Amino acid sequence: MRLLKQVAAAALAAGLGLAGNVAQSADTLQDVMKARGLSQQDLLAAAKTYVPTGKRDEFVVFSSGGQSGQIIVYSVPSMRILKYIGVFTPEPWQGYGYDEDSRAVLRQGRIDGKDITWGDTHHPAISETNGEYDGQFLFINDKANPRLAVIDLRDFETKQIVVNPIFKSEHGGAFVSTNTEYVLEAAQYAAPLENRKFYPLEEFNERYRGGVTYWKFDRKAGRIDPKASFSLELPPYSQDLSDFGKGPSEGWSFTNSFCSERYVGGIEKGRPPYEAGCSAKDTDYLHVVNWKKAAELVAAGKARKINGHDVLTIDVAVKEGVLFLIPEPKSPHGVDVTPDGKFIIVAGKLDTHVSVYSFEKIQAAIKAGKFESKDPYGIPVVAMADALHTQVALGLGPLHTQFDSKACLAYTSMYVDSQVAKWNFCEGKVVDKLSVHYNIGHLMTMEGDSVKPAGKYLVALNKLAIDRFVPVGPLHPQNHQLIDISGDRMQLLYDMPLPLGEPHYAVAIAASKLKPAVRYKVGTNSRTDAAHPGATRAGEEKIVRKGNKVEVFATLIRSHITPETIETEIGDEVTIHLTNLERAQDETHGFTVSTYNVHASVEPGKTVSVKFKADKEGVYPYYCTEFCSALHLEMQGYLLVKPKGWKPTKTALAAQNYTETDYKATLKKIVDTQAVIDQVVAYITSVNYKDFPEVVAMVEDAFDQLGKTKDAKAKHEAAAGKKDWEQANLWAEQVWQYQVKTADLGLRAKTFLEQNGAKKVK
Ligand code: CUK
Ligand code: CUA
Repeated sequence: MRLLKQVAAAALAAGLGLAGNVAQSADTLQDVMKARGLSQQDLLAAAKTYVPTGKRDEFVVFSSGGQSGQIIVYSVPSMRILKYIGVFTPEPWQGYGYDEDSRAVLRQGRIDGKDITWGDTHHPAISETNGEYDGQFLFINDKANPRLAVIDLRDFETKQIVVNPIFKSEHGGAFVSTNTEYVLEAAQYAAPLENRKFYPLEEFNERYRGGVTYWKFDRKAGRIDPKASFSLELPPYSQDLSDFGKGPSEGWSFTNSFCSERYVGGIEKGRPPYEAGCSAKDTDYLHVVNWKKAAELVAAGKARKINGHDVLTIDVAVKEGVLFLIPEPKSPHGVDVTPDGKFIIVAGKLDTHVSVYSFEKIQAAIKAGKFESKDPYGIPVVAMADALHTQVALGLGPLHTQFDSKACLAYTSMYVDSQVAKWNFCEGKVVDKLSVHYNIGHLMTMEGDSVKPAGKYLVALNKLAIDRFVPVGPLHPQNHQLIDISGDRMQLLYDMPLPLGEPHYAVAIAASKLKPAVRYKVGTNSRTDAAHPGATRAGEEKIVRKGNKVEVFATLIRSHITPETIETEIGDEVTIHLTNLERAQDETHGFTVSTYNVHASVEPGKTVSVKFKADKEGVYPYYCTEFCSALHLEMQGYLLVKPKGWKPTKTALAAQNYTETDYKATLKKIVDTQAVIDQVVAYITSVNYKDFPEVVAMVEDAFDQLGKTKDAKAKHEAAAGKKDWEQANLWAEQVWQYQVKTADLGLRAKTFLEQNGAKKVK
């Protein structure tokens, strides 16, 4: 009865317009400012970032989760976190790594036959069309284990993991070409390219190699095609960040390096450490690659197979004129191509300058065959002076550069200075500086990697937070700081702690460009996008046994799991296919079986399987793990694991002894609830609800639920005819359950209509 009262009360409140805010705060803005010690500047920052309830943010950010191996999605300017996307690391709440279909994705990331259940995500990249973010796919790399992942932005799920076939470590990825033909991944620490091949460190110069991999992306399939991908062998120079050319530099890519000294440390042998030997020279090398031509050479059969993968060797690359080097100042980190594609900006961690290279000058030197030397591997070196447009002194520890919507304006992070420098790369002068907290790594402007940066905001991804937040032990949260870049001077707006791994890079796209799906086509395997072989329609649920293999075809809909009992014998191999039959928005069900370490998140329309060996005799409840309706707790069942050869002694369940009076009371409840439903329906149909697609979907779903009462009604009436009050009452209760769900949806629709200005019709 309590629930009915709640439903009725809610209907009444909604009808009287009491659902909104009634109480008005007596505070004035001045009172709040005084009480909380806020300045005018604070209020301005608050007003620029506050997004009132019901309103949405303008940009969506995809941030690497660093050592937590996933992606964090948040929105700007409110900095509200929207989602985590499990990528290289299991993510239990998504069932990622706990259901068979997502485990199949994680298994693609196995190396040498072993599961690797963590990753170090660094650089996300959004797919591009003509150099602009198109919002279809997202890529991210794993620095710890050389891998790359593909995420589909229709459902924000990881679809593919590819393992780099020749690198033993990587860092400079993921970056996409202007039409996402290729996704680039550059090596980091040099090693022999052959897998499982040992060469001593004494043979570093001869046997160890770096490289760049160009992963071919098949947009139609939404997957990387490893067979059509290739790599370019590079000297053991510790390749680092990279970027693709665009506009005039289309067809080229740029990869910088550190430790071109090829120093090999060995503290234990009395040698100075890597840090000393790797920063001894004044310059390292920027690798300049004509990837379009490299791809043609590979297609023409000029590559060598290493570990079954096409590799264009240094010799061939030099001979065919696709690989060049340019000295760049000491231990550089970021390399970023300007939106117009004319310049390549390199920041040297140990140099106070950023160096702006001119693509036009580089090309002129290459065309004229004007090289200052060759490196030890015979690669022609363009003189720095012949390639530089300008150098600008910014400050200490410049790392990464991003671009404004206004021409020639760039922002560079300065790690040591803990500052962002705004500067003009055409004229070579500093415009503004802003302190950030603290030790900034990457920074990111809205759509800042595209040919059309959107300006407006910049996010500083700071390594240390120190005093910004309430301390939570020796390890502080990471600090993402939002900065307003719309004016001449930068303005710091907001500090957002991220309580996960160290986020390296992030990318932001206009929210309007994302077109995520509301539901899957019923029976879809979300990890393959194909129809799931375990898909099950309503009424076709079954348990199939073949030998010791038990296959369960189950469905989920508010608020029951069908079947509700799964009987097995000890030692059975159990696979449960789960299909969510819901059509309603956001109506996800979860599924777990106690102590069997499986979990699935089943969004509307999805089919997913869990699998385990019933290796322990006993009784194991299974249930829905998402609070999906008022009767969510009742969305349950039992897995029975019986001993071998067990025979039942008792065959009937305990009776409840319901009487005719109980049955009549339930019927009365049904009539009362129907009155509530009728009221709500009367309201909805009195307004222009058809103009609201969200409401139309809710109404359809409500009638779907109501439609199910017919069958249950026939059953309770038939049972009543036979004076089986037990069955009559229980089936009547089921009718009421469907009504409650109908009323719940109806009320949600009604509230939505009231809050979104529905108008009376006629
Ligand atoms: S890296 Cu971390 S701050 Cu992986 Cu791009 Cu520079
Ligand atoms: Cu379905 Cu809770």
